Amino acid sequence: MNVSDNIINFLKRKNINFFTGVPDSVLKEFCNKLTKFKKKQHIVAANEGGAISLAAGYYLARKKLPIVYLQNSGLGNVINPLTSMIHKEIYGIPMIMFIGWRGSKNIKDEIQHKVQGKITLSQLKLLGIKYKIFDKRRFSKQLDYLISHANKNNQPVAFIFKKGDLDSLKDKSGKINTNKINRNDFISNLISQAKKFKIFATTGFTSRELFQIRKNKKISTRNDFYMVGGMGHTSMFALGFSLFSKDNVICLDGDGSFLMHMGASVISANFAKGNFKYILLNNSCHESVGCQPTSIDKINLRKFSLSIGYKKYFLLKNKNNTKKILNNFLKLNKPAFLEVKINSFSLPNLIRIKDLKKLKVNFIKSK
Ligand SMILES: Cc1ncc(C[n+]2csc(CCOP(=O)(O)OP(=O)(O)O)c2C)c(N)n1
Repeated sequence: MNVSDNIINFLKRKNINFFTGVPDSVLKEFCNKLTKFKKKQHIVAANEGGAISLAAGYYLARKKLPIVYLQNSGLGNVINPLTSMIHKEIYGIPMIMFIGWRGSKNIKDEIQHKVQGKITLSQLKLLGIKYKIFDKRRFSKQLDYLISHANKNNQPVAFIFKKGDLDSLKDKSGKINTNKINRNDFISNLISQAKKFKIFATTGFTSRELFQIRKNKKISTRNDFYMVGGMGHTSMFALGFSLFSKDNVICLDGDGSFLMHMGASVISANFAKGNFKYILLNNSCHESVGCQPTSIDKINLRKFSLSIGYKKYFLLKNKNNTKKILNNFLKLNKPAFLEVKINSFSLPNLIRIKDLKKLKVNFIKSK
């Protein structure tokens, strides 16, 4: 039995059996175990603040501790419900947060995790949240302490995990998506057909694949803006640029990112000019952190996109149509929405995107 199983079994024995959160690579194995749970026991939330609120509602109904899991980059999304609702000085609602600590000391990580990694523990202290840093040999004692502290004081507590603390799962989750289009094939087509477009690419593998494909083909990256962090904010970022630039703009988003701040799509469609195009790379999961399912399949994206102001919706699911559909989509002089049904397989050994300031300068300079 591995560490995640041991933790889950320990929690079960303590009568803790409701889980919600947004998946994270450090917690990948734990999150993937939860995807096998019944719908009422585990819900993948759209964003971390929503997970905190869902957990709070659960507590009111059941008076039992819920678990909320998140990457430390999601702390930004939880600060508001924590400080203005859950905090011991307001309602005082207990829960246990399992936090994946990207950018922790002495562990090599990507640049976007550096700042958040450095301030994570101080943020928790500032919020008055008691925490323990996971120790494999003592985890049951640590959890016992956290559980009793949360219950006794009616407040949230945190259990912090570093990279490598949980055994890493080689495979993804139970929900591998076998659509016929690979993201990297689509991106290759896109960059050859959209040479004059600025591309704002979302967090995770999408940015990294775009970057890698440009590098492999020896094509300049100056037309790309990689949203290495700020998950869920790609469409507003791209909108901000497109409104004040004459360039043609593509927002290249993922379904997890789209759902995280879905209101942003309403604003971007409402205010977009003809130079704004939105592409949703839809693999129905958070592939970059282990393929945990999203709820995207509940949305009729054709009706949704047209109702919020996109002038046309395109659907690409057969790779033989890529060129034709992309051509029709790109030549339209109006805001348009393209949904691409991709599978959940990405290029192996993706390179890390570095030198972000230099990339930004090149992006700004390029015309
Ligand atoms: C606020 C925040 N929460 C969680 C993460 C961890 N994270 C990075 S990529 C990713 C999945 C993104 O899913 P999607 O947009 O569908 O793209 P895919 O990974 O499927 O390509 C997650 C959850 C993050 N970077 N930021």
